[in-house]
Amino acid sequence: MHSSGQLPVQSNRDSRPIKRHQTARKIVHRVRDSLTTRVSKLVCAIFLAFLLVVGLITFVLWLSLRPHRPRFHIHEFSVPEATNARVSFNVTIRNPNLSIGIYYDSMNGTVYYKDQKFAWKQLLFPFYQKPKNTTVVVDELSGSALTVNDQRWTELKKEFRAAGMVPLRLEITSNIRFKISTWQSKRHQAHANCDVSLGTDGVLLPTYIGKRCPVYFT
Ligand SMILES: *[C@@H]1O[C@H](CO)[C@@H](O)[C@H](O)[C@H]1NC(C)=O
Ligand SMILES: *[C@@H]1O[C@H](CO)[C@@H](O)[C@H](O)[C@H]1NC(C)=O
Ligand SMILES: *[C@@H]1O[C@H](CO)[C@@H](O)[C@H](O)[C@H]1NC(C)=O
Ligand SMILES: CC(=O)N[C@H]1CO[C@H](CO)[C@@H](O)[C@@H]1O
Repeated sequence: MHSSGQLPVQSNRDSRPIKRHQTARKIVHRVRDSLTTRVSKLVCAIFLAFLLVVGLITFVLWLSLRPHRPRFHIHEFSVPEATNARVSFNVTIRNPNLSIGIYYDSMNGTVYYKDQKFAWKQLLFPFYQKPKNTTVVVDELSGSALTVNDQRWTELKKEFRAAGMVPLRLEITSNIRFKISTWQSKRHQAHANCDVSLGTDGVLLPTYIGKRCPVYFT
């Protein structure tokens, strides 16, 4: 038992220094390896975190800097029973942005009945709208703004009042530029479409008052 047990111990003893040496080297190697992987992992993590932070900042900047389109609301629209043919309306335009101004270089108002254009006019002069400002556009289309003759107008006026829910549409087209500090965007054409219906009195039905007009760009 003793001798048989001693032999392996002795042989163990002989190889121990080498083994120890090897193990120590291995350990050093492993430590070095794990150190380099750790360092590279750390560098990777730092880099990823940096990317994430940059991405977040960009996203937040984009969220807060991207221009919001102006908001159009219709408040009044009427075809009065008067001797002279006319259509009058009141639309408000709001610039919802905190620090973006809007230049309106030109603006046209067109009225459609069953998608047929019957009145058209250039609105306002070019103007600049400050951030968070609301511009009221009150105007009327009469005389040369109406593209129908007197006879047709008389018919139309009757039709507008007869059924109640007559499909009329006021389209306001504007060429706009956004202004952020000293930078100006290129020109965009914004189309706001206000659907309206008149009552028998020729005035905008209450359900349409204050309604938002969808806007699209071309
Ligand atoms: C146009 O409508 C707005 C919003 O309701 C109102 O404040 C303004 O007084 C109206 N303007 C005219 C001239 O009716
Ligand atoms: C919008 O701007 C005009 C002209 O700069 C100013 O007179 C008006 O008070 C402003 N309106 C609002 C609601 O800030
Ligand atoms: C308004 O109409 C005039 C004349 O047809 C045109 O020159 C101008 O480009 C139009 N503006 C918009 C914004 O549609
Ligand atoms: C730059 C700027 O003013 N952006 C604003 C545009 O409008 C929206 C809505 O009011 C704001 O959230 C933005 O900060």
